[in-house]
Amino acid sequence: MLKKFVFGFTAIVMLWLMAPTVSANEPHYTITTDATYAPFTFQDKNSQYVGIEQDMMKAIAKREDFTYTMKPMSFNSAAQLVSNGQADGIIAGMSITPERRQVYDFSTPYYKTGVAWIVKKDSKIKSLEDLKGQTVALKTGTAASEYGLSLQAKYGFKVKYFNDTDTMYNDVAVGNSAATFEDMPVIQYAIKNGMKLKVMNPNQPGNAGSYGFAVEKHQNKALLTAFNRGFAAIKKDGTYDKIVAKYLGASQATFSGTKADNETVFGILKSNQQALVSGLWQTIELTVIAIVLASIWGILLGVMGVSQMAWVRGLSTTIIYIFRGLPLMVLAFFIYIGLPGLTGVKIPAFTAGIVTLILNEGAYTGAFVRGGFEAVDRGQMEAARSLGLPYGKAMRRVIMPQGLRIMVPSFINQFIITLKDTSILSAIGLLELTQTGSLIVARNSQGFRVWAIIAIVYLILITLLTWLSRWVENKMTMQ
Ligand code: ASN
Repeated sequence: MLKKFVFGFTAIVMLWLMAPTVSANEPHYTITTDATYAPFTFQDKNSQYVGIEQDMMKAIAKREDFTYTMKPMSFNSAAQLVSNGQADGIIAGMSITPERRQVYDFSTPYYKTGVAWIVKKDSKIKSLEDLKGQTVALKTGTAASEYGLSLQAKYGFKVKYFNDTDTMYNDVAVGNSAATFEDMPVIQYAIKNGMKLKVMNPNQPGNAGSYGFAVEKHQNKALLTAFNRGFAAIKKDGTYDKIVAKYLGASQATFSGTKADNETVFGILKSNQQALVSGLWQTIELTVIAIVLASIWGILLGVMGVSQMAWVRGLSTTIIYIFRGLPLMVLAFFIYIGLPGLTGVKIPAFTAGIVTLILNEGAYTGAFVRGGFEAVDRGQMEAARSLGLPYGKAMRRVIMPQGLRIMVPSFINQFIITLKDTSILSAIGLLELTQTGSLIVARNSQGFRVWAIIAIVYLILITLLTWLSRWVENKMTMQ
């Protein structure tokens, strides 16, 4: 019965993971974006991706008859996905620079930018000289961070890196870092929306330039042409100006909701209900699938680890060694960004996330399963064999039931770790609970309240998971 269930479940999950997500006649593209880059791309209070770029893209796709899946993530991952062919294009407040032109083909520029240097609103810092010995926050892989770095030797500051603009701003706002570098239109929008920072060079942006939509160099010519044609049209008929006015005109403050929506826990819960529920659901899905599949894989590794054949034991030890040794985030990046660059096969983020969890959690499970089997008294195996049971049967009938019982607490522990580890997958753009939290903070700057809500939701989930596991444990030991 259990076997059938496990097989059935595995088959369904495999089919689901492999199922193609789109089927349409019009060209369909995957486009990446920086999820926390207001006013260009951000989530509104209904969890929709909005902003100048998102509205532009919608208008252009409609005119040019193509469809697309928008993948919001950190700028650094978004850019890498395009440069290695995992995604078709990127629209993410991406400055057109000579270095990037080596790797990407850019569209017509669509917005003017330049780099601002920024300190806390009431900071005593007056000039770049004052940054000597201080820490400056930068965002990984951005043109603004390159600009900041180019000043480092001259002004003698230390740097630290963040993956998203909002966390970087907050680090300065709470006084951990003394300053940061970010694009002028982005910081000006944040300040207008209440971020307690100030720009030190409002009239002299560094490295003035423009944003462009980009595709991998020499690839996706049709998409780039369609973008340029569509952009020229929306510029000409006034749509572009309307979009810019929508976000930068007088009514823009409404995008982050009212004061009441943001300043009480209840208000935050209410105005972000939809985003929180879908983030929670994604976390639950990842956890349940990963727990089942990693347990199966781990038990297999454990059984291999006590095999009579030395090479099978060796194989199990090696797999456990590799996947237990790799940090989860490195493994996720390797599977999601690294492998497709090599094989040319795109992997959906969800699948990459599940595979990462199976390999990592499965390795830990394999190690304790092997240990559990080894812990069963040797005499048990000898007794079973002397009664005439072959090795396989003795293993299944005598050793496994006893061993698995010893392992129950380790399984429960591993389930909880798996649940917590799903949060690391936010790095590859999965919209689970943690990433949902980042996006909400990016919109309302209520770090304390939002992270408290997210932490409590995790604790509730962990409590439920522990109860469920204990209940199963009781059922098992009563048998
Ligand atoms: N403005 C950044 C750059 O051009 C991109 C970003 O942070 N979204 O590097």
